[in-house]
Amino acid sequence: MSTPVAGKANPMEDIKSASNYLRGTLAASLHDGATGTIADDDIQVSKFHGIYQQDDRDVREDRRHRMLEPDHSFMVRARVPGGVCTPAQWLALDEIATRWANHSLRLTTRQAFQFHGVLKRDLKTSIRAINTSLLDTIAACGDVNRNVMCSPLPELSGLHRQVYQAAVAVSEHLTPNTSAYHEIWLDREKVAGTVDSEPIYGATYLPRKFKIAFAIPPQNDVDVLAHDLGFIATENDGELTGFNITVGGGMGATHGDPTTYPRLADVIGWCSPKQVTEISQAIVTIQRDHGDRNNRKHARFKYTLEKHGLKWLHTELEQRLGYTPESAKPYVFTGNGDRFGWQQSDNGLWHLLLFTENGRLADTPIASRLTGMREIARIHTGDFRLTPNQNVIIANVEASQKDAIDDLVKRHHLDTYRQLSQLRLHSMACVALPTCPQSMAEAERYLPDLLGKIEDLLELHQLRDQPITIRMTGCPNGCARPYLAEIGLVGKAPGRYNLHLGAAFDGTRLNQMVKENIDEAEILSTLDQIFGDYKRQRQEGEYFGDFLLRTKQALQLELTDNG
Ligand code: SRM
Ligand code: SF4
Repeated sequence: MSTPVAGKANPMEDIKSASNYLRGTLAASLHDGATGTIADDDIQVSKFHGIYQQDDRDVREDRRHRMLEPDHSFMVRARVPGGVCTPAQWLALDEIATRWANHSLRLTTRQAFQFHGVLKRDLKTSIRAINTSLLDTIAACGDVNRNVMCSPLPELSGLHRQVYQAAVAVSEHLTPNTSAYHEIWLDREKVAGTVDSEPIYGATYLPRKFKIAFAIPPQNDVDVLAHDLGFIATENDGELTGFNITVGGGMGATHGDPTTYPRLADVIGWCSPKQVTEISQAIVTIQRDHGDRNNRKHARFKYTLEKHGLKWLHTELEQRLGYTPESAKPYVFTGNGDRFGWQQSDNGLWHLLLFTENGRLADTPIASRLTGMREIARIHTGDFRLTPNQNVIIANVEASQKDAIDDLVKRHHLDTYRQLSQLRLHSMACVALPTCPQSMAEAERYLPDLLGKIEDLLELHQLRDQPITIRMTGCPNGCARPYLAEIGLVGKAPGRYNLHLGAAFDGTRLNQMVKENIDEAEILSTLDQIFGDYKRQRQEGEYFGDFLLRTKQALQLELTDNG
């Protein structure tokens, strides 16, 4: 296993090593009623339990002036492999959102749920409630394999079932083994004489987070090439035959640090459904043994692969598996967005995909969407699917229930997808302010307004019905996968963004930064000019990103640093 170099070790390695398989002093920290925070090392350890200590950045300065400590609370992330959950689970999560969090449910870009604003005293009750609903939060964050994604695609129900089973099997196989989670949150006694072990991860877990996705072509909604490890399903007559294997994708970067960058995964071969779990374990252990444990900014698998190369990876894989995966098979993707509205599957059931702007479900004066989804969950007999684009599918609806669901959808203004522009339907923003400690600019709270202004431009150029992907993040970490959008806006400072253009509509080509640190006026004037060119010069059926690449329009734009 790779070991931190003496004198260069990153402190997180020590914290993991000293945590005794993720216990740290978390139990004592939770017990301490004198403060709403937890001990510094426990902040790191608690991430593996699906929890982030945060503070409300909207009031941070004001409180500092008034000599008050920050307004602390916790973000809790519930893991939902493949994004599939039952109506009973939805109701349980809704209750946590309304009783202990900030009255909103946040659907994430990895098909999971987030709660914001949970106080320390309510953490245990919330996490127990999540577990009672048969979901959990372990490994939702931390240096382990995260929530495994899977194209929801209910309309191909037979194929989806097989791929989803593979995704769940990998998720279960790579879930940490430690009993710390059950002891701390569920008050389960450690069985006397037992010793914890992590056969896959070891005592210091992975050098960094690790992410896996399963795509079912022609949908690339999971952005499979953005993942450390990906599986692209191949099929014959609707029956799963196997998976193309992709490795070394990732989005995160740091402004001004060229040694960090988004990277698209390489396709390295093909495997049968039976081989998926052992291949996942092999790749995870290669990263465990060879990932960079000194520099966390350089510790993702994409950098391990860049350092050692694909030939090395194939040798490592063969040594661990005892065989070489077969050659990759052809596949075609058509888009990385969602397809809204009702669809029927081969088994006669119906599925309704609803737009959920930036994944936030809350009740507002305009629409009672959180209440609406709760009422739907009360009568729904199928399941829910969170999409990788922060939207939700009411899946497996009996024909007899369709009208009742439609009534609730209309009553609670959940049917906005009917009126919205294609741009908005293909938009995503990360959480950013006020909860995310890393954010440099707004995202979730700002993108809806900005989109209104961009929509005016599209109207002007008669492009409102043109699907264009647009994604915004408050910093370069890439949580809304902005580098895979035809238009990417990456936060640089309050009100200022880097503009990236030219990714492929199907998520198979990264965009490029064309303007740095620009404000809203410059974003709009730049897009205005390019939309005009696109309208006049595009070829039949040509997507916006492809047009920019063909005409090199994006690349001709001068890089300007207005900072
Ligand atoms: Fe993320 C850190 C939110 C998907 C790359 N991400 C964070 C934190 C926890 C901030 C922090 O470090 O304290 C954010 C919490 C904000 C808040 O207040 O809720 C956060 N990430 C999110 C979510 C909720 C965005 C969203 O709007 O949906 C997504 C939760 C996914 C989930 O359910 O597990 C989320 N994050 C992603 C993705 C997209 C993906 O995985 O498909 C990425 C890019 C893909 C990748 O990992 O390469 C992503 N998040 C990061 C990074 C950069 C990692 C890197 O390699 O450099 C960080 C920072 C870090 O890890 O140090 C980060
Ligand atoms: Fe926070 Fe940056 Fe992720 Fe947005 S991209 S949620 S600002 S870490």
